[in-house]
Order: sequence, then C-alpha cells, then structure tokens
Amino acid sequence: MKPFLDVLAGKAAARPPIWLMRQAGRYLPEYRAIRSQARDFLHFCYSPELAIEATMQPIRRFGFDAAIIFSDILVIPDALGQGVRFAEGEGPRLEAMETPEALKRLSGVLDRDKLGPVYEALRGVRAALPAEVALIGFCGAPWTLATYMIGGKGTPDQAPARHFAYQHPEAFQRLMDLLVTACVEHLSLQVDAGAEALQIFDSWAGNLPEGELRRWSETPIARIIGGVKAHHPSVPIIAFPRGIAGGFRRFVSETKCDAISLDTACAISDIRQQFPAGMVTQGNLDPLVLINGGSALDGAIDHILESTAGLPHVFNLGHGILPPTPIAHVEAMLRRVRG
Ligand code: 1CP
Repeated sequence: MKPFLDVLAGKAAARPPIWLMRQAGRYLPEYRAIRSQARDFLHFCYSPELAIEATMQPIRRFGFDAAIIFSDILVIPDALGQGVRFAEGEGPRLEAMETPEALKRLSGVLDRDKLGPVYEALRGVRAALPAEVALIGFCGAPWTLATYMIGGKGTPDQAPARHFAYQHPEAFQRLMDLLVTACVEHLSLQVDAGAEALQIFDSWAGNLPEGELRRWSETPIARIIGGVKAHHPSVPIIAFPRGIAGGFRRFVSETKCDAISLDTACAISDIRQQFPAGMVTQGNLDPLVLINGGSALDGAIDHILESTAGLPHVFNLGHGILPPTPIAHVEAMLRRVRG
C-alpha cells in the first residue's frame, strides 16, 4: 500500500499523502554535512552514494510519503554537452547559447553514461526505501531548461530565452525537439531504474503569453508524456507549470498529465470549479509561510485541507522549500496534516 500512488490513481484519502518539493537540501543539517564532501554540486549529483543518502535523509527524518531522487534538472543540458557548473552561493552557470549558431555546440544525443550514476542512485534508493514510500523521478520541462541553456544562468524574467524564441522560432523549435527527446529518454530510464511516478518541472512557464505557453510549454510536455507512456503506460506523471494563473484547466487537457502541481498563487479554494471532476492535484503551501510558522502556518494548512477535502490531493508546497526553513515548522506541518 502506497498512499501517494493511490492518490495519483485518483483515490481521495482521509489524510492527504505529503512530500515537499526540494525536500532534500540546505535546510537540513545532515544535508549540509554531506554536501561539503563533494567537490561541487554536479559531482554530488553524480555520486550515487551521496545522492542516495541525500534522498533518504528527509524520509528518515520526517517519514514523507514519497522520496524524490536527489539530482537536478540541469543534468540534461550537461548530458547534451553544454558545460554546466554550480558556482558556490550563486546558482547554476552554463555556457550561454544566445544564437542559433551556438546551439550547434550541443550533442544531438543524450550521454547516457554521464547519467548512469543517476539511475544507479535510483536503484539504490528503491532498495533502501520502506515499502510504503514511493519514489519519484523528474526532469525539467524543455521551456525551463531552455531558459537556463540560453541565458546561461537563472534569469528573473527569462528574457534571453523569450527573445530567442521570438527571433529564431525555427532554431528554438529544434532545441525544443532535442529536449523533448532527451526528457523522454531520461524519464523512461528513471522508470526502468525504479521511479514509480514522475514530475516535470516547468518552473518558468509563468512568463509566457497564451500562444507561447501552448507552443513552448504545453506541446513539448504533451509530447514528453506521450513518449514516456509509450514505454511505460501506467506510470503517473505530475506536471508543475509554475505561475500559469488561469491556464491550469487547458494545460491539463492539452498535456494529459495525471496530476497537476499547483503553485503558491493558485486559488486552491476554487479547485472544484477549475478542474474536471477527479483531477488529481498537488500543492500549494507557501514556502514563506512555512518559514514563518505559528498561526499563519496553521491557517494556511487548514485552508488547503478544507479546500481539497474529499478530492484526490497530495499535500506539498507551491514551490521548493527554502534554506532558512526551521525544521520545527516542518514537524508542526506534518502533525497538522496527519491529524
Ligand atoms: O549547493 C547546493 O546544495 C545546491 C542547491 C540545490 C539542490 C539541493 C540545487 C541547485 N539543486 C538541488 C536539488 C534539486 N533541484 C532537486 C532534488 C532534490 C529534492 O527535491 O529534494 C530538484 C527536484 C531540483 C529541481 C530544480 N533545479 C528546479 C525545478 C524546481 C524549482 O525549484 O523550480 C530548478 C529550476 C533547478 C535549477 C537549480 N538548481 C540549483 C539551484 C539553486 C537552481 C535554481 C536556480 C534559479 O533560481 O534560477
């Protein structure tokens, strides 16, 4: 019995299963302790022993209903031959690709050997996890990956990728096609290695106008879901198109995702009106209210529980947990969600 997979299959639970986006990470002292053992963040991701340990830490400490493999969305550009490094304290740095010419530097195929340690870590985690805890594999959506690949780093408004897509739509489409193929392959290999559910992170979908959202977010994600399901018809796939406000209903019908992860700004009290009956949702506690705790946290949790009562819902944050989050607040949240 896996409560998380039961809800993804559409069964409402008396108490929602819970996991947190970015549940492994710097808010945990035991993570900070092992993080200092690796030369840099990508080496950490590609060291199966460390990745297994980082994945298991939040499970051991909190008993979440799902583990997400410790890795990063940027392993795909890395395995396509674009240099990726993580500057200490600054976030990811890539060799920016601001012209169609620059895209030619990419290899046309995913380097599976480079990603071998990720699949090895998945097998190790599956063997170590309690039977009732599900294992999630993931990738970044093509649009979100492209924002880093073109901009060379995280950008507040994703302007480099948005300009590129307007100026060079054909070259941008070729990049999307390459990323769709790479994501299908990487997700399918994660399922082969033990992932029981998948999440596609489109963290930067929110800055796209309607037509661009369809073209650069929904269509590529629909193709990825179709491609993965051709190999693995029964694996549930969660999509996280962050910040698309009124667009969730269309997103779900266009992509055929099995579940939708709602960002913090999504009005959860409307979900019965926003989605077709039976739609599986996940989210959407504000990571900042979790930092603050107290009665604001209690009220926010109750609002989500009341809004989703009787619906198939996975309790989670609206975006990743932040490093200053007190562990006591995570514990208080778990007590309240579990009743
Ligand atoms: O030094 C460190 O410890 C680096 C911090 C860190 C961690 C813990 C990074 C750098 N990545 C990760 C792990 C990670 N990233 C996971 C697995 C662990 C888990 O969830 O428990 C996952 C699912 C991700 C996904 C990810 N990486 C996303 C999508 C989700 C989101 O938060 O929007 C994105 C956009 C990234 C890129 C990235 N990697 C790391 C950072 C700091 C960033 C964001 C940079 C930016 O804000 O633009």
